[in-house]
Amino acid sequence: MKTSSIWFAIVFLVFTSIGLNAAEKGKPLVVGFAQTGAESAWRTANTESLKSEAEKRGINLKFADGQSKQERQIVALRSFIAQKVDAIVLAPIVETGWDPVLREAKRAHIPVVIMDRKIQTADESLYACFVGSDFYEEGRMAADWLAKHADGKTKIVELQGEPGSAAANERRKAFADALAKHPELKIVDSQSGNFRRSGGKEVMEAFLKKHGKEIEIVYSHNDDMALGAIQAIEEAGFKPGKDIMIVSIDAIKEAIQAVVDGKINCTVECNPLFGPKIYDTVAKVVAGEKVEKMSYNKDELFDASNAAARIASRQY
Ligand code: GYE
Repeated sequence: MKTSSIWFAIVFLVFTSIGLNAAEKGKPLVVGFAQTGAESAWRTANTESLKSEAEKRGINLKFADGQSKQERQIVALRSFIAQKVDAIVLAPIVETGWDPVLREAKRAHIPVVIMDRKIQTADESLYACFVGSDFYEEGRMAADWLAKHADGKTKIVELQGEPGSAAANERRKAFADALAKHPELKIVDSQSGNFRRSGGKEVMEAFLKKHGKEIEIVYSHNDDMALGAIQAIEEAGFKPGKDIMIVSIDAIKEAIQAVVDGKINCTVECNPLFGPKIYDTVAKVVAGEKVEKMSYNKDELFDASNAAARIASRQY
């Protein structure tokens, strides 16, 4: 081939590929997914949903486990940018501190979909959109349920999730805001168990040592910590669900079983199975289509009135 034809071929190829996204080029979409870690059963189900749905759709998923550290997630994002992925999905451990790395992604023209937990940013254009649950609404639902069913019990201890995370911040604020309308209900102590079962158990042991019989209600920001707290309560000789009421969030299958067994009184759903919704959104964003900036999943509530009927169909 003459040199001029080779040059023509090169120029033609370069020009035809500009402006085309991966799907149009017929190549699989490459998505970098920065997960928080593996702190809870919710998280495991969420990771599994994103991995299996990527496989179904032939998406090349680059998965990074943040091991509960923001620094690790930032390193993962930088590596996705260096690899020129088509899009990034970020489940941010904490709310703040993302702007510099998001600016790098923006400069590289890589769209970022924030998943599960929200971020606080000075510049909303740094991410394409958010997909997840409404944590404030979950906290409100938990408090409203409690206000109706507390049956004379009033003293609450709170097990908080990961400090600085949107899930802990909003569930805490919503619960406190709702309790303001019910002055008889009082939070006597509040501490983080980091969304972990072991954390819930340790904090509950400390609460029981400090407050003993005074504790009448546990409000836990997730089911794993509630299940850990149940162990501590039983080891201290009390009956979870009776001597001490338990209100929690996530509605993992094990917690719904605990509702059936009478050990958890109520768990508000936070559905982690949104792989399909995430990739629908990613595909639109990569194609340059307009998406909703904030998109919330619909969550429901489980207590003694519906847990038994629903447990068999529970997927996580
Ligand atoms: O409730 C908890 C997990 O961000 C909604 O993180 C998520 C929370 C979920 O570890 O179990």
